[in-house]
Amino acid sequence: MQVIATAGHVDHGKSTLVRALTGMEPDRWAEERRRGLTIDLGFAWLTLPSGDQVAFVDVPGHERFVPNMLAGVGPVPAVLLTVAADGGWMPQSAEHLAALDALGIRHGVLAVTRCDLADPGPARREALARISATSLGQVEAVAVSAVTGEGVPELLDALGRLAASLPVADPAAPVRLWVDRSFSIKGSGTVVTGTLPAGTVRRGQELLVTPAMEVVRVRGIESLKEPADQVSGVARVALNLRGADRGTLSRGMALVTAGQWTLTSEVDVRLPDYPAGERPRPPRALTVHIGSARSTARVRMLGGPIARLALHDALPLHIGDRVLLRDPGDAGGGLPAQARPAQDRTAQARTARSAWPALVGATVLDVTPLPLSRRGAAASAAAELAAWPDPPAAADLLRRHGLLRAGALRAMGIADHPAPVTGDWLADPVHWAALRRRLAEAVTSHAQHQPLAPGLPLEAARAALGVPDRRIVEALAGPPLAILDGSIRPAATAAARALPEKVLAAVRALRQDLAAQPFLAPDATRLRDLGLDPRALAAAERAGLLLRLSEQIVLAPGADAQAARLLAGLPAPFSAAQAREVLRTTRRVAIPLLQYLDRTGVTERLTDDRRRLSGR
Ligand SMILES: Nc1nc2c(ncn2[C@@H]2O[C@H](COP(=O)(O)OP(=O)(O)O)[C@@H](O)[C@H]2O)c(=O)[nH]1
Ligand SMILES: [Mg+2]
Repeated sequence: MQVIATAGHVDHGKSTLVRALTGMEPDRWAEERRRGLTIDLGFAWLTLPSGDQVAFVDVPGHERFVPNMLAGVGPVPAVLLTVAADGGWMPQSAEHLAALDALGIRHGVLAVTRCDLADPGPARREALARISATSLGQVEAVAVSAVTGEGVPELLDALGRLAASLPVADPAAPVRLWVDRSFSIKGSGTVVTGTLPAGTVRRGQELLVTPAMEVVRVRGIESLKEPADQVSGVARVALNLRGADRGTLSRGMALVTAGQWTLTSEVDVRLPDYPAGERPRPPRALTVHIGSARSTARVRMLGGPIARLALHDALPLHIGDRVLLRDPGDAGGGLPAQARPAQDRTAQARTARSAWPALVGATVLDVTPLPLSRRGAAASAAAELAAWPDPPAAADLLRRHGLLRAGALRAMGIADHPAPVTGDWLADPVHWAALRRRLAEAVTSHAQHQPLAPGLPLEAARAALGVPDRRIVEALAGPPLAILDGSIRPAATAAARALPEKVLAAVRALRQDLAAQPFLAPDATRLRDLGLDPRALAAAERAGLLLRLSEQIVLAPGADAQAARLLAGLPAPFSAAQAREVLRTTRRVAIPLLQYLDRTGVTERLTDDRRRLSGR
């Protein structure tokens, strides 16, 4: 199924055309039929020769009902624009087109209606010229008369081509059904209807109703008056709901899948770009439209094309959503400047630089923006957001937020993300490195101030870093840090605490021996007497208590640096014998020590078996 909204000036034949195409009456209210005026949204549908079903959302053209028009067009991917052959381009033609452009709608057909009353040529030419300058670009145009039936078959063909050209909606996408009608049926309770743009609704499924996020269960589904077990977007759907209180559901609320949307009343958005210095100042308050919802919003320009919107009503949003900003106090009744009467235009020209457009589209960049408390925070946020790609990726959000849960990112509408650092936590690599550094500093400073404490307690570390989850601290406390008994300390200290007391005592005795003669490694007998087998030596090495040159030859840590200092005093190159002498040790130790120094890049072995310090 495809859903197509009508658009165009009042009395340009939208409802009549829908009636002619579908044989159904889109004006639902007695008052609408009596006055011959569409006030609210109407719904009708037909099956194309191709077998495709097309549902129409017929909107009112009158300027007083623009909010209703926007509620109908909001969730719909394609439009049937009308302009009357005898009426020509009119203010609401322009206003509706500006709305479609602001919403970023890219697919449509132009019907030049009432072609039995006038030559459709001029109206068609002007309409196509204006449409081509918007997100709709090039569209097909068909001249029709609902009275003579002329052009109706051609229009059906054009609608078939339009339906076939529309992108296929993802049936696995998260559900966000904007409610456009709600009523109760005796005996079966509450029913809501809406245009499902993507995703699948199933009978028995639970959904949340925004903004209260109350759980409702889908008791029954109808699409175009036919019952269904499940319906995938794009579709018109009517859902019979269990759990919804009578009368609590209304237009502008949305039914959403749990965990897949961020309910937010603060968003950062990108507005259309202007040359530097020519950006008009927004009014203090604007009306934000998305789907069938609208909310007033305070606007704060952060810099360049970036603004922060504080919404009066929380909305379920994704990054990348298009929202429409409408100036409710606009003197032209919401008209774009070029569509206003002449005397109005003169007034406009005087204030051209400060004239904010009546309708403007914005792209949501962040649905959980950070507070702007620091001096200069707004400008730097604007600079960062202005440089984001469209649509932004997980890496962009992580750079801004540092740490995010994968679930939170999904609720922002971003499914792809890098591997978590722990649990479902994702981190920006630069932020992660900084946290590691800060944790190491906190552990060191804690050890200096409280030398007798067993280490920095995890919770204290969490608070010091200002991170939201202790598991993040645990993931940060890798080498050279380690966690022992709920406290963080340098890994060496932690490993030392883990050594058996017997081994610790033996190592202490050994270090005593080495204090006087740092390069006379204890021999096998001494090691055996102290009970230090290769396993114990390895553990002591891991704890940073010993420097191990080979399996059985150990010195105190730092002996290598001390040796390098002594060797630097020898004329270069020097022999192993000279080294042994200056280090006051035996060949048994000197050779593995020199080899260790070779390995670690301190010394360099020449072809004649002599050495010199590297870099000399
Ligand atoms: N002669 C003629 N009149 C039409 C045609 N289409 C609509 N009308 C008339 O134009 C008026 C406005 O039509 P309507 O469908 O209500 O316009 P809407 O406000 O755009 O929905 C009605 O009186 C219709 O009967 C047409 O093709 N030919
Ligand atoms: Mg109408």
